[in-house]
Amino acid sequence: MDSRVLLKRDIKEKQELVNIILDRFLPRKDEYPKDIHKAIRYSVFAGGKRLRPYLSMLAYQLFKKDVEPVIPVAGAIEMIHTFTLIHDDLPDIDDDDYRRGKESCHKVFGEGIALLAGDALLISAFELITYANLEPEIKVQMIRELAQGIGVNGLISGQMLDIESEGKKGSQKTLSIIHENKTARLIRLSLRFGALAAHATDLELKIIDDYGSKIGLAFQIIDDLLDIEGNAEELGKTVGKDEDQQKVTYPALYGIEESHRQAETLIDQAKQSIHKFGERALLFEALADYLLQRKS
Ligand code: GRG
Repeated sequence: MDSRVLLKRDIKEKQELVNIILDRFLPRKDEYPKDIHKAIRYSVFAGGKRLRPYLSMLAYQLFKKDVEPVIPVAGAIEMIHTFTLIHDDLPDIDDDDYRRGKESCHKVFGEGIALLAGDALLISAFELITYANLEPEIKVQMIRELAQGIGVNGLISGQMLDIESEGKKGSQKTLSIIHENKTARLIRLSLRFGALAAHATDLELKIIDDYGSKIGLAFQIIDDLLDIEGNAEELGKTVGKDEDQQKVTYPALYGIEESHRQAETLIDQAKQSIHKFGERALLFEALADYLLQRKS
């Protein structure tokens, strides 16, 4: 079967698995106090590609047949991702009214509740990892790497620089620190956790990390390009915001054509890297191509 068809089917199956665990784990929306649970569920189930949890499950299955043990980890990563989106949309950060094709969390529930919904998702994500049927040492390692990856030396620093650089010319160095930390880091960790859960060797982890860094950076370059060339309806969020807010982006620094070229190069490099796993890497290669062509 065509690898794109296989990929589409696999993504759909794994999206369902992550939705099931999130639905089981998150409090019902009529639980007390209702509005916080409503806000959390509103944002988590607003849609979303579930790319990061998919990567965790895909990386796990590079080594193991089943997928069950890594599902709580995958769910936790999606919770963290959704938290970053809720906080990112707040007026004092990126100020966005739409997300995942719906009004942003703070537009519906107010800023206070949106802040708390994000906080709750971030904190509970760590709890969910502890329930995974994996060795305690592996879970401790994941919790440590996750805290490092999204903390002041990771995601927060990327977002901090993103805010700080608004309206400034920005250097290539700043741009690469922003993209690496704001976006590529969580994508790389998602893959890495799948591999860690499956007891991958250091060499195998290195290949996975390399693939993750490359697709992670390409993902953000495409995101920058979609903000210019994309369709708001397909994307489910506002377009043209980067230029309005004078963000430091790939197209702003390198131009549209060169940004496309760099994304293509990164995707090629990611495919070459993962190809070291031979035929087992088929879906990873198809996924890399899909990320390059994505419209949402
Ligand atoms: C981690 C403590 C801590 C704070 C977070 C707000 C913030 C600080 C960071 C924002 C990071 C951010 C929103 C980066 C953009 C990454 C990105 C391209 C998001 C879109 O991801 P998709 O397209 O979204 O996978 P869906 O909706 O499909 O899940």
